[in-house]
Amino acid sequence: MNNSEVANILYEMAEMLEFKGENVFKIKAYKKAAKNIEELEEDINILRKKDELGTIPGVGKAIESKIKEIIDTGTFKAYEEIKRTIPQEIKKITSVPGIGPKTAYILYTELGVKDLKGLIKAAEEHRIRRISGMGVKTEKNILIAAKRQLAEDNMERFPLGIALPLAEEISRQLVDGIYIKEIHIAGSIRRWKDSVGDIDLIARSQEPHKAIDAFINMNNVQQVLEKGNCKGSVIYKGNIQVDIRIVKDDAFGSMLQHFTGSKEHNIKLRKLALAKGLHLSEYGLKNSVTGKQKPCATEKEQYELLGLEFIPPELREDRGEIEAAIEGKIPKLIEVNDIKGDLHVHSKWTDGINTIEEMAYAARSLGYEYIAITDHSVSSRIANGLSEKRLLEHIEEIEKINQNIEGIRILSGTECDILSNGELDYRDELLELLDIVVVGVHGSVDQDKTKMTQRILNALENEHVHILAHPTGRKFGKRLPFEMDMEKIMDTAREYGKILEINSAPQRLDLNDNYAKMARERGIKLAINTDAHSTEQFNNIRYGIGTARRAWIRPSEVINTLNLKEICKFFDIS
Ligand code: DGT
Ligand code: CA
Ligand code: CA
Repeated sequence: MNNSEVANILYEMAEMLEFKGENVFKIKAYKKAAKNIEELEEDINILRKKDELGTIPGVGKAIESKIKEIIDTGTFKAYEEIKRTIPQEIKKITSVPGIGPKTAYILYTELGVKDLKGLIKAAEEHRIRRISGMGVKTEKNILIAAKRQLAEDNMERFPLGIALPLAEEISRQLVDGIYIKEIHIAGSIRRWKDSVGDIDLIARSQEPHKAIDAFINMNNVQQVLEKGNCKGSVIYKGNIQVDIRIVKDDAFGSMLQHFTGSKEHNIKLRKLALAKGLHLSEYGLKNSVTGKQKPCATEKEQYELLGLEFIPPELREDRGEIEAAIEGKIPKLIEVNDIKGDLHVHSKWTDGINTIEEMAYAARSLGYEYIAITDHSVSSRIANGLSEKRLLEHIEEIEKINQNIEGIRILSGTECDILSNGELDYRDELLELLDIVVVGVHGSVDQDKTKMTQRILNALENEHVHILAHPTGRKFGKRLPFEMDMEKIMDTAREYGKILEINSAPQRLDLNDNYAKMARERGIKLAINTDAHSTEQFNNIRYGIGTARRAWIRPSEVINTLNLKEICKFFDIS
């Protein structure tokens, strides 16, 4: 049990006591203990071992013994007992903001409301206003909040590749230079998380009412969930929720920082502020003694006031970034501009839609110095994989184009299937003719862990192989990652000097941030490729870069930041 798990059980206990209308002091005691445990610096298990649980503020003898019970058994007796007497359905209602346990209990006992749909129905039928102490206004607020909660519960998470373009489309629609001067995307999208719950926007405006009106009246809004004075919330086409906060110039940085999150990052930051006698909120930093509020116009300013170096959004996950920022040791992360070429690109020869030349020109216009055309191998039938004969023609064609094109070098490559037994789809003699050999698993994806791991290891041990493409094979909404022993695969990749890919295709993002970090920490080199099947898809590189930045990756750790001369030397290409 970690600190927050222990705290959660105590919070739940307090909540259940509230349902029952128990003694308020008892309830407060549980909440206070829970809060202090949540904000504790030390691991509660260590305090337990040192017999120092009593030193936690708000933990008296009674609660101390309960905490011990929780650490030992994962729960405690009084908690289990009271849990049995409360219908668990009511809890769903308390997830609605504004409905506390006491209200939920009344709604349950008086109206038989036991879930969100029942609650919405009761409000729509005006039954809530008849309960003493509730009134029309409360009923209205409950209806709004309940609808919003229901929408949230029904919402799945969205791939970043869906959410980000929508967020950009909305921002373009809304910025008019008059009422809304600027919009920033915040939340998990700004942190480049691979899947996101919703779209969070921060708009800079001196006229919040007008800005909110524009927001709820924009195109493609399916439902308005909330219209406040300086915040709003809608369901946009595609069933994605969009939250907006409107802020005036002076506190823009504070607001943006707060709603960029993550929650974990913000909690740690708030603790740090407290230690400096400051209270941190979305409105800025407040001096706890003088009560004076200091809004920050930029995030940088706010971090500086906390004694921290600026922290890039991608790092804000409480994975050591605050500690690094205190010491001024935030690394210089890789950027899109560091990329000098793409080592995984398709053409019309297999399943791409553009010719080799078109792909090369598009890459050149992005400032790339090289691309590797890595069309599919013979077994990829659906992808029109190249037979041996066609592969040889492919190599020849690339040679010819290279003689006639300036400003970019086309490397001849393959994306060679790793067959189900681990053999490669082309003979070694053919692989040897290519500049770049990318390998990947495409068929027989349901193998068990032992087989799949061995299959990939076999491929990595081949001396002609350079890069393992999309190592886990996951595709959002389509395919889970393969069963595979990633530790073993990474050990072998390092031993044989093989490169692992961060595939930037938004439906893949593979390696993901965690695995990319794992590779980085083991000193394995990475390639950030787009796997482009059309000229437009080169633009997907930003997703791969976002993922790499979340993995704390520096330019020197990525092979395709090398310039043409360096990369030819690295791969021994003449
Ligand atoms: P998502 O939408 O699930 O992909 O993740 P986020 O990180 O975008 O979360 P969201 O949309 O619920 O809230 C946006 C940011 O607002 C979040 O990253 C941090 C801040 N925030 C929201 N709720 C809390 C909270 O309870 N405490 C703190 N400290 N910050 C919060
Ligand atoms: Ca969000
Ligand atoms: Ca949100």
